[in-house]
Amino acid sequence: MSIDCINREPLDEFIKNNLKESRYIHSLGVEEMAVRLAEMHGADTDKAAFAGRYHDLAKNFDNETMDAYIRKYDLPEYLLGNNALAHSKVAAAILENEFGVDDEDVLNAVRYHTTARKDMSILEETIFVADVVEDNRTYSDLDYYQQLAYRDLDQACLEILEYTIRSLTTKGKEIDKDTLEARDWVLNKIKETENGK
Ligand code: DGI
Ligand code: FE
Ligand code: FE
Repeated sequence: MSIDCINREPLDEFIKNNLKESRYIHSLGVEEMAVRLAEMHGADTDKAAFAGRYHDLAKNFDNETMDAYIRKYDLPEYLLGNNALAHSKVAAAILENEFGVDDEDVLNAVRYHTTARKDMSILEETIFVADVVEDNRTYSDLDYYQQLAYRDLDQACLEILEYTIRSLTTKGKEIDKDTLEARDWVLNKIKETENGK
């Protein structure tokens, strides 16, 4: 079933009821940026809008609720108690099982929006980057990352991944295998594109 056929009303209710105000505004910002990037880089704009709006629908769950969903949908144990990594996997499971989304590309864009992964589709890269560069973000280099994202989606992915890896390393946090594989993959993709020029 195409995402055009999904009834968006209960989904919009869901995010209004489950997200803090600022997170709700962020979600609409990611939707807008995802459409902009999709137009520039050739992803499906309807899928980008959909994945952008709902990517963080599980972000504000308390630990108990998140863990219950992880168990309900048989997601891996390492996600228990780890909101940062769990919210994207749980959001994809909820979209699939409770709202009838069966578009694998949309589901993967939501599922991997935090860590990224190797072999990402253009839609997955679009959502991964839009999440970081949407207009409501407030960090000082926002303008640099937005211009980079408009110009070169792969390079934006690479620089965001390198920043994430550096920042998690500084904080002594474990880096997800998908994040490291995504960095190696996109670096290699950029090199191959350059060699092909
Ligand atoms: O949900 P958002 O705040 O919009 O953004 P996000 O889904 O990218 O989540 C960002 C958080 O995820 C941030 O606290 C860093 C964390 N994160 C990203 N990659 C990894 C990670 N945490 C761990 N432990 N390992 C990762 O590879
Ligand atoms: Fe997120
Ligand atoms: Fe987000």
